[in-house]
Amino acid sequence: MFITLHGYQYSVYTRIVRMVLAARSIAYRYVEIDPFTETSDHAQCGLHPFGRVPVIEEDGFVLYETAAICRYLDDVSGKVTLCAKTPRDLARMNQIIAITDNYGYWPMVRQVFSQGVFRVAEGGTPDIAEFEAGLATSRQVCHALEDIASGGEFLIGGGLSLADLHLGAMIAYFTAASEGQAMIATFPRLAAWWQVMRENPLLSETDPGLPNAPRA
Ligand SMILES: N[C@@H](CCC(=O)N[C@@H](CS)C(=O)NCC(=O)O)C(=O)O
Repeated sequence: MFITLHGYQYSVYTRIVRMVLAARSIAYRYVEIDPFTETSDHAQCGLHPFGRVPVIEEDGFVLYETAAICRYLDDVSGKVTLCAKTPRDLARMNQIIAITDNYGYWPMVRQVFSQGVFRVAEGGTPDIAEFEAGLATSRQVCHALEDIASGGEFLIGGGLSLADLHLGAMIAYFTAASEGQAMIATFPRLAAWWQVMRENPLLSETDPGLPNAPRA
């Protein structure tokens, strides 16, 4: 199997796929594409009808949507290791990934991180209203996750799963804002999980850093 990953260096979703590729020791070729400036080209070249990243390609098989990509990579790289084992744990794993995608990504990453950290690093002015709105919604998301997190070092009992990697990449960005870090600390189960997860080498090895502000 030889995989090509089309991604964007600062994309949280690309980072999730990179974490799974590293966790499963899968060699791959990486193609950088910035979906925020090249959306039409990206969509036109037929890889992603919605002009987003990541996308993987393997011998003509093209796959987009991060959760589907991660499940596929875990499935094709030998014995499945990153999926929960029992039907209930598997359901929880999928639930956490879906909560992360549908309710967490926008406020935590696109509002709190993008406005409060990324834009500042680029030398831009954050939109405070967006940032504050993101924080308020993120609290709701944390409440929901706190209710279902295991309270141990992994979100689902039984070991590291795709849920840890999916949410972990988002929380890494969210906690890059001091307000995000302070919020996570107020949720005991999430805080206990994050204290362990943030030290996971899969996170540090895929950390894209921040852009440098242009010199005045
Ligand atoms: N549901 C998609 C979301 C992918 C996504 O939103 N990727 C972002 C980068 S992290 C993107 O390409 N955004 C471009 C845009 O919003 O135009 C997935 O799971 O892969």
